Amino acid sequence: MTNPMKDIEENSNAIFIIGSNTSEQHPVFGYKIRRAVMQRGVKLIVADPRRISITDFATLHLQHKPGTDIALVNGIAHIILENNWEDEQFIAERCEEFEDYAESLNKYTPEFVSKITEVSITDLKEAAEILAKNSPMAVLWAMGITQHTTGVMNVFSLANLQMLLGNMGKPGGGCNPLRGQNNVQGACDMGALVNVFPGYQKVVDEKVREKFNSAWKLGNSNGKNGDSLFGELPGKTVTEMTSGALSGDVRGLYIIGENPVMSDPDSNHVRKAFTECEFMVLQEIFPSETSKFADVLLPSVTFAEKTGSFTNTERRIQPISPAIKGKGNALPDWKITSMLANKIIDIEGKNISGLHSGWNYESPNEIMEEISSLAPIYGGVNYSRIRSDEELHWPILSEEHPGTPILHVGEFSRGKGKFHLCEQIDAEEMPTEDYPLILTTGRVLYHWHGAEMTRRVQGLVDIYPESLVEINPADAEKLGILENDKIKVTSRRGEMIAKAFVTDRVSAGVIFGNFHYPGEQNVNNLTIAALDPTAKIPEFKVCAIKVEKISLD
Ligand SMILES: Nc1nc2c(c(=O)[nH]1)N[C@H]1C(S)=C(S)[C@@H](COP(=O)(O)OP(=O)(O)OC[C@H]3O[C@@H](n4cnc5c(=O)[nH]c(N)nc54)[C@H](O)[C@@H]3O)O[C@H]1N2
Ligand SMILES: Nc1nc2c(c(=O)[nH]1)N[C@H]1C(S)=C(S)[C@@H](COP(=O)(O)OP(=O)(O)OC[C@H]3O[C@@H](n4cnc5c(=O)[nH]c(N)nc54)[C@H](O)[C@@H]3O)O[C@H]1N2
Ligand SMILES: [Mo]
Repeated sequence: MTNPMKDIEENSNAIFIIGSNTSEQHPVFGYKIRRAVMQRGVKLIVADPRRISITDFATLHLQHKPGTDIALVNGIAHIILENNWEDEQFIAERCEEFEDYAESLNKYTPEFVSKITEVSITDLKEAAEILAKNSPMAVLWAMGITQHTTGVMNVFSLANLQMLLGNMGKPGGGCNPLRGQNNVQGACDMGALVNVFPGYQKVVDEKVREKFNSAWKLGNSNGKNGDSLFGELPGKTVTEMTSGALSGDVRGLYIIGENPVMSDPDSNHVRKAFTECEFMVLQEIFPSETSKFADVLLPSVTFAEKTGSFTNTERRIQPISPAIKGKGNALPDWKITSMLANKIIDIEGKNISGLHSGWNYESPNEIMEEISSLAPIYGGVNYSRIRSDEELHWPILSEEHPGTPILHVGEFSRGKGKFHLCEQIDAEEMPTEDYPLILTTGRVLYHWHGAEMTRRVQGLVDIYPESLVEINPADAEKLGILENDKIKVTSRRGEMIAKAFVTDRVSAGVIFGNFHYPGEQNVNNLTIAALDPTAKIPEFKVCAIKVEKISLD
């Protein structure tokens, strides 16, 4: 997020939520937003193909078709320009390539956009007026925007909108992707991505590699001659590794805290790939669905049993301390990984990795010292600051630097803010006669992804004991389906059998399923492993399916 949650709660005059089920998936922030609406009269617009609970607090709900976000956002921008509601001064002083962008919007007339999105022209006009006239306006999004083959372009279209309205680098504005897990932001910051080292320093940059080579005592491994310890740069993303295991490009997998048999798209393909894979090590807190494919299981302690820090969605670094003691042989993840690395360095006395020294960290404190010495955005971070009352949002450049709650103040990180041209294109798989409905997928409040944790909590299982598939009453009637009937949902890749939840939360033609229950109840039997070309995120939010009632006789 460019802006902290508290800032948005206190300073925004309008909030645009697009593709985020905020009150179920980010309940704390969802609560802050509801409070801003109720107490300060903030105007809320929600764009979501489903009537989710936060829409009850919205001035306007735009219920567009899944996969039509670029058309929707461009259409709103078109109306803003037509009425001269744009922030001319901001565009002139801080942005570039505006003219091409403005021209690219010509065709996104309300009529054209209404046809693609199924949102009425009146609603489009009202949305544009509310977003433009209630400045500062904050945009919030989550997986409804990113999990598409056009995920990156979807995000660019929203960045364009915020530059058009001059909402960047100021309180109450910004582009605010709500990160999913407690520490997914921290994991990215630490370089758990293919293309960057800690602090987003690019792996293809030779100077950066030299810096890490020397800090990690890797010797001469500049990555050019095929003999690099870093291997081919950049490496494979998570989503490419699964296909790699099937094709033989990837022979071994070391999986830490992921359950891809439940959470990757196209489960049949995943299971096949993992059966083919020669060797798999899984580091987990529970024997998960994926553990059935693992050769070795390494037991980790849970969040409640460890010391360290999490960096949350607003780039804020916060400490964690053990509340309870770990059981049995389980160890913190960093310790297991260090021990494994040391074993690799010293297999039968032979240093097969070429590393010069072992991974001999004593504590998370010592690891943070290394991070702050190598990653400038964490330059001023240390445990005494993390444990103090300071609110630490990175970049924190030195021990004297107070941190950066709001990004891009005065100037963008790249200098001028660049308008990108974004065109509406179809999802990889669109409905056909054989597969006439659109499937979109996600989560419910009561479970967490593959639900290895939440399915072990009796109270949650009592409330949400099995997978439910949302289907609109009109579709249900056509197919002779009643509430709680067992239905079979089929895509070109597999099938799912679960109970029907007949509801106008989804519009006609759209089905919503989740991936919280294993086997035949998992929606990932159906999803498509088509990826965004840049981010390599799968298109979890659109594929084509058919639905049948399962007869009892
Ligand atoms: N209880 C609970 N909370 C969680 C999680 C959990 O599993 N359980 N997971 C965490 C994680 S890692 C993440 S990433 C977040 C995810 O948080 P969210 O992204 O908010 O959750 P999702 O259910 O994936 O989908 C978000 C919304 O996108 C909408 N949507 C579907 N298709 C489209 C589309 O084409 N366009 C638009 N604009 N919207 C669309 C859906 O209707 C849904 O309301 O939640 C986090 N919080
Ligand atoms: N159809 C569909 N599929 C999706 C999505 C969607 O919207 N639709 N969303 C995608 C998204 S955004 C995400 S983030 C992924 C999530 O996918 P996963 O990351 O695979 O899901 P989790 O269930 O969170 O799996 C984490 C595993 O880590 C274990 N674990 C928990 N704490 C620890 C720990 O401290 N150490 C270790 N070693 N293990 C631990 C848990 O037991 C669990 O089995 O799912 C993706 N899959
Ligand atoms: Mo996520």
